[in-house]
Amino acid sequence: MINNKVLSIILGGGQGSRLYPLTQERSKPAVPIAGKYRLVDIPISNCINSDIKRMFVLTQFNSASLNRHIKNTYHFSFFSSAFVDVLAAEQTPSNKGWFQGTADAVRQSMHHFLRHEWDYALILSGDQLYQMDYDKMVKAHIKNKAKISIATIPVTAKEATEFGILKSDENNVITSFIEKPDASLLPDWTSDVSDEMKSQGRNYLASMGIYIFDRKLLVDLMNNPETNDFGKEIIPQSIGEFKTLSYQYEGYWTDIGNIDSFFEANLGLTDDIPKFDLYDRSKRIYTHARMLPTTKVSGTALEKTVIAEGCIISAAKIEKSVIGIRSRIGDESTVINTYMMGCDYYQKLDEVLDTNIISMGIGKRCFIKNAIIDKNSCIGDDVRINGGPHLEDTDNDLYTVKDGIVVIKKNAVIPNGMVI
Ligand code: ADQ
Ligand code: ADP
Repeated sequence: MINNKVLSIILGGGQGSRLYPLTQERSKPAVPIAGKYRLVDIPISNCINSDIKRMFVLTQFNSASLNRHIKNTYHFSFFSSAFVDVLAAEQTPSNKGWFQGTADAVRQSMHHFLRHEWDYALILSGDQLYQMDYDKMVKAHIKNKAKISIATIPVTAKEATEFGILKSDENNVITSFIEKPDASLLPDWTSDVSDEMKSQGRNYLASMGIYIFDRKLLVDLMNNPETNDFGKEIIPQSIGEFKTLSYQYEGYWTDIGNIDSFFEANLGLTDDIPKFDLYDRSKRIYTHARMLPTTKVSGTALEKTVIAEGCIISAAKIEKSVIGIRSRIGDESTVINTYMMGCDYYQKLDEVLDTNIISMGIGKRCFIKNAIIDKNSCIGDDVRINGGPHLEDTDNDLYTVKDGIVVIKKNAVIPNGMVI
């Protein structure tokens, strides 16, 4: 079994400032997506589906919700060697600070990895939405006797400036690499891609930030304390030095590193045929099994909406929205283009019925559009939230506006009648 030789290292996130305020109280891997999952479930599930069952999640700070989620979700058999371990940046006598970058995160955790037997390290990003069989990539790496493999995907010129861009020869060996090139440099960086990719204007080959390293090489590279980042230093310095293979992937893959792309990725699940397929048994996405009751809906016109378990909904209309676990939405409310994450627990019925208390969820006669509503927030009656490009970026105790998207903060209480 090849995959017994693979150890997976999931880069769970730096400060997570691009996903603020969702990362205000939790580490990035713990951010809830698609109504019932967490970001970290994506790479973990891809590993499980690829039969890679030993995983470390590296995170900049330890959050209770991440540890609870991992502990409650990933139970492996007593007889299995499988595990998912969270490693948070820690102060040691030789290191006073946080991880200085992706390679520094791996370097500082190396002593944990070296306790295990493995020949190949599979290094993954924690903030991408995709379903990929890493097994094929591992096999290509071994067959081609590569020292490093990088998963790559064709992208457009507009996207190319945000990624590592590379060129490879006829054997898929990478010959040059540039991290996040300036637009003026792009004409020199086109690749020979398939006709289908060409027809979509995807002429540049981007690194997906998914790497395989041979064990010995990774150990050697990590001994150089000067390098802190894979994309900026390790990868560009390795091209031409060590055989580095491009493993091209053409399925759905999206980076969800900022509020805008996070919002789009979630709402994309409401498409008739979503690009990210949660309904394929062979590519199952795992998460905490919660044993919630069924969702109850009454008098609501639903259009292109996905609703997780345990919700109680009597809104007038919900359109193009993702409604997370245990959400309550009151009478005559309208919710459009919104990702509501749901709640961690149910309030007691007497609290819900008490008209002096603003309950968790959305109250009566609200209008909510272009918003992300973080967990456990309480939105009163007659609230109007109308996100869009007309709103300026702002941040206060209750909400943030970023690129026209209103993000209601976790546990926020939005008073009756408030207008945003
Ligand atoms: P970026 O995504 O910009 O580019 P980076 O910010 O280094 O690179 O993040 C890579 C992954 O590591 C992300 O999941 C991030 O959350 C995580 N991460 C960042 N800093 C970390 C830290 N200190 N500790 C733990 N995890 C951390 C990279 C490559 C590009 C490539 C894109 C593809 O550098 O070449 O094109 O990924 O998305
Ligand atoms: P899930 O996987 O269902 O999202 P989490 O692991 O995030 O659940 O747990 C939800 C958290 O909310 C749990 O720690 C649970 O103990 C907590 N919780 C449950 N009931 C309450 C309550 N009444 N007040 C505050 N927290 C609660």
